[in-house]
Amino acid sequence: MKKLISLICVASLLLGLVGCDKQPGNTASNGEYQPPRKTSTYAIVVKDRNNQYMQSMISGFQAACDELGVNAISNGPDTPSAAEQVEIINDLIEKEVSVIAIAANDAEALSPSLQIAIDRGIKVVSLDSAVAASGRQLHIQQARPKKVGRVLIQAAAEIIEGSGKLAVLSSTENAPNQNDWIKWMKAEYDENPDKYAGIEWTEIVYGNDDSELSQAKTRELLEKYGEELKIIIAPTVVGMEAAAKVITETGSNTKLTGLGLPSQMSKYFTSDDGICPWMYLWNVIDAGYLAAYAAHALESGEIKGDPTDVFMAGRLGAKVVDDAEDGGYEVLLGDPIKVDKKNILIWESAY
Ligand code: RAM
Repeated sequence: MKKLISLICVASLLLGLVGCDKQPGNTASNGEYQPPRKTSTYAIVVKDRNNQYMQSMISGFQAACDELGVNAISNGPDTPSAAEQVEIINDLIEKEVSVIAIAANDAEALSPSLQIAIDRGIKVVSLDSAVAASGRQLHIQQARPKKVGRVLIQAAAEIIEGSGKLAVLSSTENAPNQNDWIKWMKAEYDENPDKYAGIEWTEIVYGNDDSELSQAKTRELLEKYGEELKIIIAPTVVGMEAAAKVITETGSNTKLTGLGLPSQMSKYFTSDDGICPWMYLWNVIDAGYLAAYAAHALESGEIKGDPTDVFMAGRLGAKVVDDAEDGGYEVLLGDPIKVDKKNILIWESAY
């Protein structure tokens, strides 16, 4: 069968037909491949531009756009503000971009503007942090929120051997992704009272993905609960780095886990009994890369964005559209990756 498909491809190429080469482009009359003209502009809008995580996501998005032969532009506020994201969306609608890929600072607040974008024919996908189902065509889900939330509190319990106080250092109060993960952490905690009997869930504090504020919030937690605070879970890379810094500076015995960037966290993974024995993340670059391919599949008509639709996502291979927890549709990147002392050196040079 494979042989037959290859033969058809070769024959088609010889006849100057398109469609069998993996790269989008054209075959000129002399048979030579010509890259497509860059007529489409794909925009990625991040939560905030000062976050290294967002910059890595942009780089993956741009790499995919280069492969697809489309223009890539990126934007985002200086701080994680939904109101500023709305202004950016409105500007992109004016500019008549082909695609908006957005990491939402608020699920609902962005929806009306994004609906206008969709009505004007712009393909809209969210990534990293989902916009409400009504304001997008697809969400690029880095890992199932249920898995992320459960695995974080399971890790915390294991690290502190089932006993002591726990606190959560999050990003902003309205962040769709962090709130989703915290919801599942809490569900895991509440559904398993025996397992977590020795652990007291104290409170959630918000550092707004601002390093200074996140450090201040960590200091407050350490002062308030003292040595009884056995662990902080930070489901944000900014929070992770800030908490690690403060715990190290103060010499506290409080442990840390969460979602951290290997490049920022590797210096805290120097010994087995270090402040952060292990944490989780996913391939941030791939999240951006997948968003561009998913949007391209929508734009080219390869998919409509319905469940079970399948498209080719470049080096990531075939990806399938699935139902999302929020009632919309999504494309899953993979599972949360456990990052520990052994493998952090592999990841730290990438992101
Ligand atoms: C922060 C951002 C982002 C989140 C990561 C883990 O940098 O809030 O949305 O996915 O952490």
